Amino acid sequence: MRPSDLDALNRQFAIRDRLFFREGPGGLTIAEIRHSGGEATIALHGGHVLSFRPRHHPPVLWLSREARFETGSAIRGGIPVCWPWFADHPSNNAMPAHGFVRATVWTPSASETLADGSTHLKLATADSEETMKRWPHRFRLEIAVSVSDVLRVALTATNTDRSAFSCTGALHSYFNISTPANVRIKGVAGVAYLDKVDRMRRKVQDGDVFIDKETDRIYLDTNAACTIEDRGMQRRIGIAKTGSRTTVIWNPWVEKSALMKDFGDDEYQTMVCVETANAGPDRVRLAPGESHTLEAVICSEASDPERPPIVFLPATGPGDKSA
Ligand code: TA6
Repeated sequence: MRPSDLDALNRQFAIRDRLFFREGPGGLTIAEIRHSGGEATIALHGGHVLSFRPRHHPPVLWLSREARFETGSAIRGGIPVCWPWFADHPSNNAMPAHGFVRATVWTPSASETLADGSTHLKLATADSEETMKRWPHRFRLEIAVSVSDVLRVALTATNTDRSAFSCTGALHSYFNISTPANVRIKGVAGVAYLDKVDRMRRKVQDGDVFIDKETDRIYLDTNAACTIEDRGMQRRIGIAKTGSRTTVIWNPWVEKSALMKDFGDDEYQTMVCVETANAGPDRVRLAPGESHTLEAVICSEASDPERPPIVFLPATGPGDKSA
């Protein structure tokens, strides 16, 4: 982005001491968001939350040291926006996995300090001649990011076409962990899931999730919050959600890590994805003019054995229409 464009962006959306835009890696435009309780960065590219760090806590989101910051490809880490389909295209494997909106540049649409004191930025994208070739529907997508000691990310999809469409999608969140052996993921005990590592066999989760091999599971029909308990970092990461019927848990482990160019061979040891989604049979159908909001609410707290675990009471999202 030219300096004059960056100046114009800051004149329109910057908030003194709280929000400003700068040039980031690969020349991408980045929004720096500050709050006394924490800070975050967002790339206009893909409407992509790159980092979130509550004050006095280690970074919550993971970003690969091999991540590529270039138009046309997705950034490995943070919170990629997967839409209008999750994982492979349902009928055309020439299409990019996880849809196309994470590889296009989004535009800031609003910024403000909210009543609760959090710093808030909205970015938007919509259909174009290019997208119509990939997906023949008119749409508007908006991502609303609010930063305090908690990170709220709300993705609102609106059908601006004259006929209904259905879609799947996800906030494909990557989280920092000390090492898999120190981690357990709570929140999906007893939930049915499709196991992508075992020919999509349908299974039921027995207790907490432990990561000790390649793990790629689509938990179905669940609106439950999850917690990543990390003994190594002595902390819990809470991931609550609204407007989402699916939770995906992924770690590529050794072989898959080695196959990804934008993923260090050993980096499977420092991350896990707990994704806020609507995927598989959990599709979202929108009539003309209808909207749906998918929201993730992410926080981190010291896991003091004396303190009760995180209890989430997620507020309903703006115009939330649960799937
Ligand atoms: O959410 C898990 C998953 O669908 C995995 O199967 C793996 O493909 C991962 O997403 C990453 O996909 P990407 O296209 O970002 O490399």
